[in-house]
Amino acid sequence: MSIASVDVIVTSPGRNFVTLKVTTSDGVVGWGDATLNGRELSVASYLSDHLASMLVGRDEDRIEDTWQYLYRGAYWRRGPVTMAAIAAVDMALWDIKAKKAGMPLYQLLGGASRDGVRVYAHASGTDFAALSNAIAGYRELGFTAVRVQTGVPGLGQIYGVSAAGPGVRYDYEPAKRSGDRPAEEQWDTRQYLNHMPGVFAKIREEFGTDLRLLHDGHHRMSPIEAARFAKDVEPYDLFWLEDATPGEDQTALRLIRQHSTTPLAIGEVFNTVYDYQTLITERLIDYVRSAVTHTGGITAMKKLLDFAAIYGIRSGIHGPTDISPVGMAAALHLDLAIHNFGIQEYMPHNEQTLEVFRTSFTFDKGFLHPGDQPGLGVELDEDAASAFEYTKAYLPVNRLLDGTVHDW
Ligand code: CS2
Ligand code: MG
Repeated sequence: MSIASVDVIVTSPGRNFVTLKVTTSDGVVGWGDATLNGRELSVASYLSDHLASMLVGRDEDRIEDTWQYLYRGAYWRRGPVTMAAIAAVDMALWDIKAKKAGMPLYQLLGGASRDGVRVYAHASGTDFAALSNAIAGYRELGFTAVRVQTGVPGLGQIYGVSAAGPGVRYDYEPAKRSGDRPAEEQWDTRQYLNHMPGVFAKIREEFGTDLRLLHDGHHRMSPIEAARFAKDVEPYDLFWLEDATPGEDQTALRLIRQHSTTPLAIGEVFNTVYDYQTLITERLIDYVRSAVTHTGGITAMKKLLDFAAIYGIRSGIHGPTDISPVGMAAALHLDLAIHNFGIQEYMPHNEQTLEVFRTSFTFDKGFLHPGDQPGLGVELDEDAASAFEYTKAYLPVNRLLDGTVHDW
């Protein structure tokens, strides 16, 4: 048996996705997610122009050897484009191996360690009324955990806040189809720092202490600002404060740890275990945020999460709508199998996306299950995919009030 063909499918059912299709000489098909929001075509080219030809003819069962061949063989190491391309190949090969074994992928990862995967939804609102409405709606749907993001008085559209108006499911898509230039947003950390603790106080007052609350700082605070924020929100018992400060400055987290016991989550913009080395060995974080799609696939994520487990650190795999249903399924199989599971992000994809990607994972009372189909349990409908042309879309650029470019 060998890899007979490797195809890259770019489709845009409401937002852009890049998917790898690997087919064996016996006709077994494996799927891999290669979506990198705002830089999709770079990964598509890395796969079709460089990897596809070197994969044809290889033994599809040699997953570890293929991973090492693509990682070390490229000479140039790490980076979001390379690791997303390797991730897609890795996911497809695991999908094939599990299909050939006739079992869902989690069975090859050690079997289920839990009955279901606790997930959190994205509740947001331009003001407290809209935010409260969203939280109530997700709680109605059975979610036991919500990420809360809200507008800051005096600022316009900011990260993480849907302008879709009251309702439960905000189709919040940060990448804007704004031609060749990213949209620009305005930011002021001081107004944010002064506003947010009161929002958490009101949420706790309205919804009690049981609901797990998460919040995403989205890289926008300096280390000392993040230390202050983490200390100020301690009374509201956050499940985690995410991306409190740019995580590539790993030792900056020491400062936050000195001031607060608010749990910290970092890593959605990371792409190898080396990005975490200090954060994990010094226990500067509590949750690993990487996506399977951006961190070299299932092979690499399993190693990363096993390394984190040694230090008492748990998973919090990234699962926004710019991770495709294939990447989401890969996360769910890992979530079900590993011991040090924390929580899984779940932004439901829109109807158009679910026409293209036929999924088998199920949601029940705040928990997801990957399903027991052989493989990952997601199939891409190529005819449906061909109806949605790629459309350039970029994540916003953030500027401080004086015009200085800032983290978005
Ligand atoms: C966010 C992401 O889900 C999250 O935690 O940080 O939605 C992020 O903004 C997007 O993945 C960027 O494409
Ligand atoms: Mg985030």
